[in-house]
Amino acid sequence: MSSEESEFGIIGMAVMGQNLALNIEQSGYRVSVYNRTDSKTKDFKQKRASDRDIVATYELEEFISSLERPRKVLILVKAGKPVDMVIDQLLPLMEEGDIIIDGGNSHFQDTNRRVKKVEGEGLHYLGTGISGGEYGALHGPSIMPGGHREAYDEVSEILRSAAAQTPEGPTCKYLGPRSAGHYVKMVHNGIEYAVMQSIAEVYWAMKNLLDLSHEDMADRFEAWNQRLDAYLMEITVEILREEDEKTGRPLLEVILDTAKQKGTGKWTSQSALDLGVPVPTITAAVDARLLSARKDQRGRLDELYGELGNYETYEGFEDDLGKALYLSIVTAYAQGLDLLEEASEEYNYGLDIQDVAQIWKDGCIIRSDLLDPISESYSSEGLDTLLASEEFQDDYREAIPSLRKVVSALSKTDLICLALSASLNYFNSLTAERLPANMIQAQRDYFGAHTYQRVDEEGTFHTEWQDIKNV
Ligand code: NBP
Repeated sequence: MSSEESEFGIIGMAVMGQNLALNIEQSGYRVSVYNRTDSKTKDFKQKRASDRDIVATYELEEFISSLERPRKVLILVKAGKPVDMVIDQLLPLMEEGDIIIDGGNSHFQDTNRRVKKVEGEGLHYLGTGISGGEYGALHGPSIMPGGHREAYDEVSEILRSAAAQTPEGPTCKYLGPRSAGHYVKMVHNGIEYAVMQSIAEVYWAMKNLLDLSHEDMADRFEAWNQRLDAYLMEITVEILREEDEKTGRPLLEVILDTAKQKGTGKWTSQSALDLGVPVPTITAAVDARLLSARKDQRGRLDELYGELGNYETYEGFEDDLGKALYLSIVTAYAQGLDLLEEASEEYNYGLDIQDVAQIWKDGCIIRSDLLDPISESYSSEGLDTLLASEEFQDDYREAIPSLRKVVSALSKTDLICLALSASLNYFNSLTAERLPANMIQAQRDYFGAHTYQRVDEEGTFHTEWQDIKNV
């Protein structure tokens, strides 16, 4: 290679691209950068990258010819059409053996399509989930690569040196072929949705049912986080302690109660439904955001129905809230990992859940000390759900009564507990040897002759229900 050539290229100089460029350069690599809008590249080079070994380029041809071969190009543009547009522009300029890495939040099916297209041109494509937001991108994100194995080997040193570093190694490992990396990132985000919603519901219960200041609530979350050491709990503590400069009130009090979404939580639920995997806590979190967006309607209906229920708690409620939250969070991971196992089977990803746990251990939004016992659980042969693991059985036994009491107390009020009750019902369903699905079978057979199975005899059966009733 010429000493002038860069070892890595990044397209997209928004927050993620800029921070990853700085991070990768910091790890000792020369990086070329390009952005559709020139001014962003210029600004970046003049300010944040002024004393860095980062080459700013303003034409794609210039960008491509600045890279050593095989060229390694990381795309970090808005997910969706822009990724296709960039690929279309790159293909005529790149050569056999070159590697395109999509580091955005692409839908896994888009990644499958792009793998085919790019590999068809003799190039390699790595669908790579990156988590950790702008801070992670700069200081060490969690990186979830999937695609061509040899292509990954070409870039692994660079990606692993940019990832967060843990005592067990970097938070970047090859996950599997095609869209394996983007699938794992999607499920990461689904779990993220469920954990966030569980925290939000517990905050709301504390705020409305206990006479606690924001500082007191922050202290409670901080204490509960001793056990979890979770990023989302840490930021919750900081959010609760933040004061609004304008009003002097807690900042949270002046933030509008409607949550937006980019779609990765919804994709997780959609894919779970397609694969027949129940992920009710994740789906409840998506529903909660959809309901929150109906601000006007909520206001009108609030006037119509006013305050419902009584706002009484009981002794030990606060302690139960902490345990209920813990269990709902564990259950969110249980559902996400169950989905990953099923998807791995269906799509032949060959996922190793212990590798996934290592990648999520640091640098990402769902990082938590929980990933250690989760990894330990999946070292057991044949584990099919975290609920069955030795590491979590005692937790479930200890905290399920608390989750029941919390959901029951909240159900007597008009406060929401979508995620908490979904976690409870998931547990109740999965641990019930008998469910009322016998009624569903009978109904299906009644109106559609779909047949049913019996508890006392093998085979399928049908009853002429209408004759029985002489209708
Ligand atoms: P954005 O998702 O905000 O996208 C902005 C970038 O996309 C700009 O560089 C923009 O160029 C470029 N772009 C667009 Br828009 N349309 C383009 C097109 N047709 N051709 C070429 N470039 C185009 O950036 P981000 O927040 O840095 O995120 C990048 C990716 O990483 C996304 O997939 C995102 O979902 C994912 N991600 C983001 C975060 C986060 O915390 N932000 C975390 C994890 C993953 P321009 O300057 O010319 O408009």
